Amino acid sequence: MSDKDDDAEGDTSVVTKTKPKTKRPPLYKVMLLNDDYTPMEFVVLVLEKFFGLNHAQSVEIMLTVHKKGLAVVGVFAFEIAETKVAQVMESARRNQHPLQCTMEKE
Ligand code: TYC
Repeated sequence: MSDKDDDAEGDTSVVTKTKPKTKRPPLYKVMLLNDDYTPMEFVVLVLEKFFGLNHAQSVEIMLTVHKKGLAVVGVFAFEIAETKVAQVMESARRNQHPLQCTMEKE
């Protein structure tokens, strides 16, 4: 019998798999918080204006926040989420409403 590698005797092999590295960017939930003072109509307008929701969707989310204390308005990449939060907070500040909007990694 030959000592060449034409059979499996004593052979070892290492199989390495390289993961295709197509990492998706992390997503962030943008949430609206309830308070006792911000008018419901203002919250609905904010949802329509900055999140592109229709009137019915906006009323539904506003009522969820009103009843449960908070709701996720949408899920976005970091910079988009940051911009939405800043737009809501600036609009609330300009109109002197205590409305709070935050983001959190999903
Ligand atoms: N709770 C407010 C009210 O009764 C309405 C409201 C809803 C405020 C959603 C903030 O994110 C909010 N006028």
